Amino acid sequence: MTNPTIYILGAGNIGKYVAHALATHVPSVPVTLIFRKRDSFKKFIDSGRKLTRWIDDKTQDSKSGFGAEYIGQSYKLNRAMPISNLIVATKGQQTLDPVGILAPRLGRNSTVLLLQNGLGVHEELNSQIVAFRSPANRPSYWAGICSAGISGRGGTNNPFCPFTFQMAGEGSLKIGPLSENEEIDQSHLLCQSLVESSPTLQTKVLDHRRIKLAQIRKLAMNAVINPLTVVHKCPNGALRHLESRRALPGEPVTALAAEFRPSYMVAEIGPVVRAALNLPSGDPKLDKAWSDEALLRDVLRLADATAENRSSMLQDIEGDRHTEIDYITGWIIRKARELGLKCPRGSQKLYHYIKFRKWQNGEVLR
Ligand code: KPL
Repeated sequence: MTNPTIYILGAGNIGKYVAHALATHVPSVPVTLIFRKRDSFKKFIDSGRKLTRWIDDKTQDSKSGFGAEYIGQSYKLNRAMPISNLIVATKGQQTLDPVGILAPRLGRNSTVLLLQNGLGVHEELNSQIVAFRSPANRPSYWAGICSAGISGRGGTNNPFCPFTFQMAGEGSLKIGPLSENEEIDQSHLLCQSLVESSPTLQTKVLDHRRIKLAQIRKLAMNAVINPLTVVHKCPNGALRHLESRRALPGEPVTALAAEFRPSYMVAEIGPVVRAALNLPSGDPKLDKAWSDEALLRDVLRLADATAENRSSMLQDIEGDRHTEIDYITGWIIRKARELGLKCPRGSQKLYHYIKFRKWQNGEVLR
């Protein structure tokens, strides 16, 4: 039986943004938010199951009528419906447990859209969730890359209202299947609903090869920007300064700034992503598009476009939460090892620093 509801796991900024866009453009499609924390679930119910987008300082656009489910302790699986369409808008490191809880409701006829930074999550789901070890029982996975900037925002009387957001920058949503063999069916409920929400989401449906390229490109950007902003404790925009002056704005030149700067990271990461892509040789256009120069240009452009932002990894460190390091820098290090390439030493040092909050020589992260 096909369930016509679109479920969204994770009510962070991306989850709220996509749910609000679906409610705006395809109001006939039911959307249910899935919560892992009882507190957030209760708050959402108590505040009228409503999501609010601030258009400008005076104008808000509220949408209500969302379903809500809680999957923490005392979750009753036997009363739950099978899930045909699931958007996962949690971070990579927060995906396995909740998807494991939902696994009995997911099967080969379900589509799971992983809308998150980094790579390696669907492989982890397939190896760690027993029911998904057999390809015959797995859902079909899609990847989503959202380049819009979204930030949280308080309500009129409540500065900490968690169900409001505002746009910090326009950007598209690229979606596409992770399996090579999957034909794109534009009339599939999830795909069609996201396409119909294009006036907000700027949805682009890509085939397997193109979504893979887009994912790896975004991963390369995040593998440079995110750990560097952590090590230098700076907003994204400071990276251009670091590149050209080998110092942060207003700071002296240091050995740390000279070593950990964008071009140094790109020189390590570039060979790994090119080898992982296995690009056909002798295509000058592709060689140019994936050269270190092109990657560095894109990194600095993205850092400029999100100049005021503190990267998600820096925010996680500042909030003392787990980071996405295993799915970003960890993926680069694993790939280099798998492909027999030279170890990306700078990335490895940053991986250790961010994962364990200290340098390999024992010096701790302050
Ligand atoms: O994806 C991001 C992140 O912080 O994770 C960027 C684009 C770098 C914006 O900060």
